[in-house]
Amino acid sequence: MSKTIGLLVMAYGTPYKESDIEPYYTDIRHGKRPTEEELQDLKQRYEFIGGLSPLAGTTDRQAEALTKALNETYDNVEFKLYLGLKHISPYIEEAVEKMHKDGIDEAVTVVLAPHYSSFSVGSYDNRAQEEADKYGIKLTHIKHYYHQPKFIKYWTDKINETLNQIPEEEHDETVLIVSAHSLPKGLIERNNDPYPKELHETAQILKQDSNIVHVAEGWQSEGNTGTPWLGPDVQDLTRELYQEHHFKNFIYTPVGFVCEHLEVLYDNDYECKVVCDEIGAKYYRPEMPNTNPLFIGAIVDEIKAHF
Ligand code: FEC
Repeated sequence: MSKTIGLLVMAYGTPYKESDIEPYYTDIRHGKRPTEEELQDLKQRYEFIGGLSPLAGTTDRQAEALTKALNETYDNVEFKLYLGLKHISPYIEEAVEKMHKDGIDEAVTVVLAPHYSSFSVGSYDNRAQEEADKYGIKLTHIKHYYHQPKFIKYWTDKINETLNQIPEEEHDETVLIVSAHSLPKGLIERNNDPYPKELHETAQILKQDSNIVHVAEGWQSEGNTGTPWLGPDVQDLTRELYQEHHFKNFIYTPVGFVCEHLEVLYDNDYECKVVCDEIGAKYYRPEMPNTNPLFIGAIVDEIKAHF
């Protein structure tokens, strides 16, 4: 008989309807309500991408695809899916409580973000662990999977496919920008956090494994805290690279994210494209992993290495 194990898939969360935007934003800001101006700015960004983000639906499909793939991989274990979100219901704590009610005593946790920072993946894990400790549920945390061969293969295929759309004689005038969500610099440096190193390694492996010649690393979507965040910001980087090398084509791979959502559809597809238009360069942004079997397979392989 197979044992039932909880599979706690954790993700950022997004408003389900317009009236959710304010409480969601307040939650992101640790309970501090945004000013009317900040709220209107965020609402306008959501309007720009079609009203709401596709993130909720994609997170559900990714979680279901992962559960199915795991259940096809393991013979003696039945994974039961629980979805726990960071900033909107079902919150991480609600998911763990549900596991307890269902009689689950052991679970694997995974965050839909490929790189580890104690301020991103670590904070999801801590919330899950704290709640699980109340019920004595044993958790195995998957910390990252950016280095998994299938994850790298997904992105190298996409980079090569994009390069194929660019005339060969322009390949030397093409640059790849590999990015992740920025975080406050002081926090990262004080804690010797692995996050910047993991993005750097990802960029290096992509350069080595794909046909791209020029690669740059950048950070995006930084918040407004009045303190320095990890840089360079992808928009500034685009301008700098253009000034220095006159690149004609810019390929953006926001590898720190796993699907199309506000930070990709607005911060890359709108803000970075505006800069490309301004300097007369072409903007490319390959499709995000979503439920691609290579991406789902990369998480399965990481789980297999630990569980
Ligand atoms: O599509 C959507 O509706 C939601 C997309 C979304 C994702 C996402 C991922 C990450 N964030 C991370 C860190 C921060 C920090 C702050 C912050 C602020 C926001 C705001 C929105 C937002 N984030 Fe987010 N993030 C997404 C959306 N994020 C909206 C608020 C408005 C704004 O600043 O643009 C700053 C908090 C503060 O002000 O104190 C820090 C990190 C990730 C990637 C890892 C993960 O997915 O957890 C890190 C998706």
